[in-house]
Amino acid sequence: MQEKDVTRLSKRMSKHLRHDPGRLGLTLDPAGWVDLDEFVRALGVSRAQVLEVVERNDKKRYEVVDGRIRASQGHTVAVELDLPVTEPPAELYHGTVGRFLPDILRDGLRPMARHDVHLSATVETAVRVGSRRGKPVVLVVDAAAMAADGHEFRVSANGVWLAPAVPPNYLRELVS
Ligand code: HQG
Repeated sequence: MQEKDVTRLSKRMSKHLRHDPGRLGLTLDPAGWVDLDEFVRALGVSRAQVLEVVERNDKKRYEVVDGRIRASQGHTVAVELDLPVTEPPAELYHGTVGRFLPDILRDGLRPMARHDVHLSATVETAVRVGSRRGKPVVLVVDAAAMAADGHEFRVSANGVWLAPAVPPNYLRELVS
């Protein structure tokens, strides 16, 4: 497949695996999995095409295990991904934009429509995440202090760190 077709199919897959499975008549199990053959049929594409997207996807957004597929993170539908609580690195990063900063610094990071706040392991990734919305601003999360204070972190199969929320006292703006 051409790159642009991989991206296009990936966007359709994300939409149904994260946000709107019902639109295609699909039901995700409690951990977000759906039978791969059923998914392929519902999308009206070939199994090989779906597997090519799983393989080539730039952020490894999908997992295929035992004939089932799910998105590794990013859901807005209710799922329990069953990821173990994991000790985070000392610092994690969150990419956002300046217009959200006053609210974030007052209320902390909130998951908004998703299940968890998404945190990046590197500044570079956080810059990319923030850039989706405009001029990126990177926040440094004092993950070591949060963990020491009993906050739980999980990491998705594709390396995205997840937390239910980040209170403002663990945040500072990265000044470059
Ligand atoms: C902001 C993409 C106001 C937050 C990315 C973000 C990521 C607040 C937006 C993944 C706030 C939510 C997730 C508060 C947070 N007040 N705004 N208290 N707390 N926000 O899309 O992190 O390509 O749900 O800064 O690469 O941008 O889809 O989260 O700007 O990994 O795989 O509210 O989605 O991955 O936006 O992105 P999102 P996100 P995929």
